[in-house]
Amino acid sequence: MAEMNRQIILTARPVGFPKDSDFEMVETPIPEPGDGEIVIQTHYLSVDPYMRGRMNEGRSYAKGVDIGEVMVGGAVGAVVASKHPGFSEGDFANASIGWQAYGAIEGKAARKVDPDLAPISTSLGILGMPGATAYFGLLEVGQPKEGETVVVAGAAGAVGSLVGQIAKIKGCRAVGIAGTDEKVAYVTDGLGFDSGFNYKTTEDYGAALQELCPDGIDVYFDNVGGKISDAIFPLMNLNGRIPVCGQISQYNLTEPEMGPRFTWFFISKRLRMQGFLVFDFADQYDAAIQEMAGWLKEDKLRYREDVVEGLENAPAAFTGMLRGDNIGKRVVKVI
Ligand code: NAP
Ligand code: FER
Repeated sequence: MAEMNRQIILTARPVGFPKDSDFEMVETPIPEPGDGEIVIQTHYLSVDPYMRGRMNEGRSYAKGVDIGEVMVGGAVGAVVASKHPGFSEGDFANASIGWQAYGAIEGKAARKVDPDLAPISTSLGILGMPGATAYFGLLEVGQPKEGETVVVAGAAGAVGSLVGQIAKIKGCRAVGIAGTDEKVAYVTDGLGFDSGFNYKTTEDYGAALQELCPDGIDVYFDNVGGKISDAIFPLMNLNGRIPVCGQISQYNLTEPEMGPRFTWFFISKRLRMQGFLVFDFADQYDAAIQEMAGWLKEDKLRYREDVVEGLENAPAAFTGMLRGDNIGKRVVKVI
């Protein structure tokens, strides 16, 4: 029998944390490219926090995944068939083909990946969407100045690990918050953050932050929201900036969580809190990725990948990432 495609489809809308039974693996024929399309054989696929939102019903910046549809997401692999003049068989391409072994997509929606620049999996991490998120979120939205203090939670993850390192490149003090001692050691000893703490074993976040940020906080790169953000707002300096990148502490809640009402600090300290979507900067990705690739070559930036083997393990890889199992960018190796 001919080789088949394998796809992970969404079978139920998760309530709270997603479960294995919300997904199923199915076999379908390998697609053929239509005019202007390419077919990519997936080598690595990405699992990212935003996918939790795409499993819900209702409107967002993008349409949700319908029940019975292939889970969405970025992937990178080899072009195995092309009806687009920009791609030949054997090229590597990154595109949003979702959780499947082969995907057909318009060539204009794919990005060619240079395997000599860095391993192709980095196009899903440091040299891809999470890398651009850290770069633009910190530099454009956060506007860090030399000598300032930058705090980031989710510090050992795909975005946070880069935020602290870019802050260091710009001459800032970088403080990371993460969920295990190993992660805190990784960002301080391994990545050059100035300090950090484990929010799962620290009782008083405010006291820990006051000790680690003796000059207050100028930029809070908000990846997580919830109690960590609550502890940070009162410690922000005059004219502080808060790029709101993600709220992962809230993604699996079934009821909205109430927090203290801290808006007064935004008046007295003239704070600016601004949400952003990485896609807002899509026309500038190439320049950012080139600059990050340069920093990588000069060892000013380091990265770690957390590789889970097997397409069938994509749902568990995803939920494990939401729970904090990963250090660095979590990807699924398909072949
Ligand atoms: P990641 O940090 O590699 O992985 C997620 C991490 O979140 C986990 O490892 C876990 O680490 C942490 N976490 C989970 N629950 C938490 C909680 N209750 N409190 C604090 N930390 C928690 O993921 P990523 O891809 O880099 O994404 C990080 C954030 O950026 C997410 O909020 C995501 O939605 C956001 N994001 C936004 C954009 C945008 O365009 N705005 C783009 C990309 C990503 P611990 O062990 O430290 O808990
Ligand atoms: C993310 C979290 C949220 C993300 C995008 C969003 C690309 C956008 C959500 C919305 O518009 O509803 O990690 O990554």
